[in-house]
Amino acid sequence: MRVTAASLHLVELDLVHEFQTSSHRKSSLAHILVHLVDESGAQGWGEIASAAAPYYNAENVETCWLMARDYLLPRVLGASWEHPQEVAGLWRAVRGNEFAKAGVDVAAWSLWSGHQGVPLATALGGTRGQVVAGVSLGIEPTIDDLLVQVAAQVGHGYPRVKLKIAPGWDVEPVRAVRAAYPDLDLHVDANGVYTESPEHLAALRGLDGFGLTMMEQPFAPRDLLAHARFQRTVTTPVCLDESVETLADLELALELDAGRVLNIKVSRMGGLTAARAAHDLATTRGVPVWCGGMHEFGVGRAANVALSSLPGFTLPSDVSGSDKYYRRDVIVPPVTAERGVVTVPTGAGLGFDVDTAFVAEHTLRSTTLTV
Ligand code: OSB
Ligand code: MG
Repeated sequence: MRVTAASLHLVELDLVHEFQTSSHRKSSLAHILVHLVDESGAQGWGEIASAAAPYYNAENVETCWLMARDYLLPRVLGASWEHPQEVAGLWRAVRGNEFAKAGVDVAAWSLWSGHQGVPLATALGGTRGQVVAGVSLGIEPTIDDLLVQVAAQVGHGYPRVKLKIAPGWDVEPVRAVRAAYPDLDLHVDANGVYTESPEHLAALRGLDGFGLTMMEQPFAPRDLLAHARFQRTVTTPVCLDESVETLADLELALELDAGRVLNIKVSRMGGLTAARAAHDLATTRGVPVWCGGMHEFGVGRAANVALSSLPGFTLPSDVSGSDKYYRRDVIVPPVTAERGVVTVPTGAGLGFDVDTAFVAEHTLRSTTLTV
């Protein structure tokens, strides 16, 4: 294939419910939709799901815009390739910037699978027709507010709930949710905000008795040794998220036993080619994986659903229905979850249509590059 036109659209949508993590609070998100057109007129879509500010990783929406416009798309435009797994090779010289790369990589996979007439999930080697979704709940003003949120999501049938934690919001909220739901598949995510101080370690160890499925990313992204030291002292599996941006990160983490579960994010790994390779490596090493999310709009969500259909994704993924996040999504139909189960689409490519009129209404700015 040969891409001859590429556009970026910065699109803003309001969240249904404000979301607070250990670092910040947000009520709306602006993601960049990537649109590729090849010389035959075939089209593909991807999504750069970077946060507005550099708190999850080093990127933000403006660095992604600049990287995609000035370094990634110029390398893709006019280049000939047979298969989307070659596309990441076009920007091999560009370091880091995984979120920006991921949006362009997904657009190439979507373009190719659509052109071939096969579902994206099949193109990736997916084997499941349905994937199980969990929900991720932010830090709430009070424990009662949190219990209301958990009740709503459990009421919708989601079988797994993850709670964001931070120092001062850890043992007590977990105790309250566990008391109300003794058998719920429950886990916590700290987004790397704990240290190995005695107070922080005591709080984290205090979570070990609640039968959590995992504790996600307690320590800073680069601090694999802290994760390895901590894993030796608790029975709850540690799950890595921010720590794993490359396959080399994953190999090192496995070597150190720094985590026994892996959250694979398409955005964090730089796209579907890398995310699939991480799945293959983790699965070979007996490490269960699940697909994490970044509150994606429908385009990124569709890629997450497709990835989650790979055989190693044995734990519930953060691929809840579009309605958990947005009143209306950028794709038709939206992603839906029935009692926590999302059906993998069987149509070609992403398997959803992008609602370009709705996208245009919510676009803050666009740019188009051609060969
Ligand atoms: O750590 O998984 C995370 C959202 C923004 C930044 C980081 C994370 C998250 C989530 C959202 O947990 C998961 C979802 O998309 O449902
Ligand atoms: Mg996480």
